[in-house]
Amino acid sequence: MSYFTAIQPIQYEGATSRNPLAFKHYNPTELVNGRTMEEWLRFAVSYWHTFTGDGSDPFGVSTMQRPWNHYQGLDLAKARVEASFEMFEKLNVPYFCFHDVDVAPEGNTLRETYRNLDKIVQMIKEYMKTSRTKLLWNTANLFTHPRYVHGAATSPNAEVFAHAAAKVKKGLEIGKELGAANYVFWGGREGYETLLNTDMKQEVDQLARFFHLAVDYAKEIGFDAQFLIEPKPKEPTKHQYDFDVATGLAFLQSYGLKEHFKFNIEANHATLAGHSFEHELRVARINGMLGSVDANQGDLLLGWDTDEFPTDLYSTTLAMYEILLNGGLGSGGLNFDAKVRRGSFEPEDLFYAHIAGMDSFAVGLKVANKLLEDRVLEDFIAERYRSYTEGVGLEIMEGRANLHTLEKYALEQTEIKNRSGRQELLKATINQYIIEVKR
Ligand code: XLS
Ligand code: NI
Ligand code: NI
Repeated sequence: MSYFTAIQPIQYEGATSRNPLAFKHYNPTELVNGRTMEEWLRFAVSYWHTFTGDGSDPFGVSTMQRPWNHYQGLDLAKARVEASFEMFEKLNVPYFCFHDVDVAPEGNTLRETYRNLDKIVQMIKEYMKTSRTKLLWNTANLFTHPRYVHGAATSPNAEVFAHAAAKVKKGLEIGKELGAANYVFWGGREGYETLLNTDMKQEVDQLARFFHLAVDYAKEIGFDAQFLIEPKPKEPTKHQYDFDVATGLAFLQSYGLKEHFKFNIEANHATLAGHSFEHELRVARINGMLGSVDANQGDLLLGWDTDEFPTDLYSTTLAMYEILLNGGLGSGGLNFDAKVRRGSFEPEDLFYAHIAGMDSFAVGLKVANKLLEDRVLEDFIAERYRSYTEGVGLEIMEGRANLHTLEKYALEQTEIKNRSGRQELLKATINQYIIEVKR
């Protein structure tokens, strides 16, 4: 059974190709700084947007025309698995990601949900035996069902906590069964709506307890995937506890969890938090916490998580710059947590969208690598901070200065000279590199 009969396997045809169903820049086997593009980029398809999402939004019903739409229940789940592996192969992607409810329908009881999951997970496992596509990460959906109305791990209701814990236990078992490289926690409904009914200290303590239980259980069953927290500042709730990387880091440190986690950074979540994508990547990187990426982009004119496919080359360049400086993403990858627009409802749009995202990050990789090779920013930055490598600056950095010595120094100063930050020049230089690499 084929779901995408009109689509042939997508090939790399080079920058001058006009074939919409070909890669222009993503050439998986091409070497960039000692690794193949495939190894640097580690692309993943997200199951929820691509196979489960139907185009409905708070104002309108589904629009997506999908060749599996006529199925229901477990048959629908099975058809989606078949379609997904066909797509992974045609796109030649090394990874995919899913939430438990994306792959199998929730039953009326937890036992029934487990039974549905077991069937589908076995089917996925069979497909994985002959497919090259591996599981980048899985996660438990702890936000859709009405039981999570007040949160999951941070719910005031311990019965909800227990249910969420069971879903994570199952998720960890599934991750182990399918050889997931990472396991993600996104706190969809965590965070409060009003302090008037909230015990904040209690909620944050609960959340930490929840993570410790997951860490312990993964250890118990020998599941050695990297644990990832995915920060987000709002939507659906206010997400106070995992607002951004800095907030998440402070939480992990306070509760002795830092060594067990890294961050899964989503571009659109960064911009919702009032940060740039590269800011979040940088904060994670300099703290040794850059784990994986949800590669998408937001619409800056809309204040929500629009999860568009990434096409902004400036952004993919600065993202890949951070990833290269991080020495790659380790066990992480670039997961397209991205959906085709509601108006892009035909099945082939799924291919156009992934090709656009993959090519955009391939360009970003090539440009960032060239920028690093030529030390375009490095030399400028080193020079900008040179005053800390000698004299009073070196004394400050080595801890030999105190307020007395600094005051003495300042009193003897005659004139302080600052130098230009050269922002416009640097931006123009980056543009020049993007234009050159695209050719
Ligand atoms: C929602 C999140 C979600 C996570 C996985 O905004 O991005 O999709 O990636 O639960
Ligand atoms: Ni995400
Ligand atoms: Ni998101």
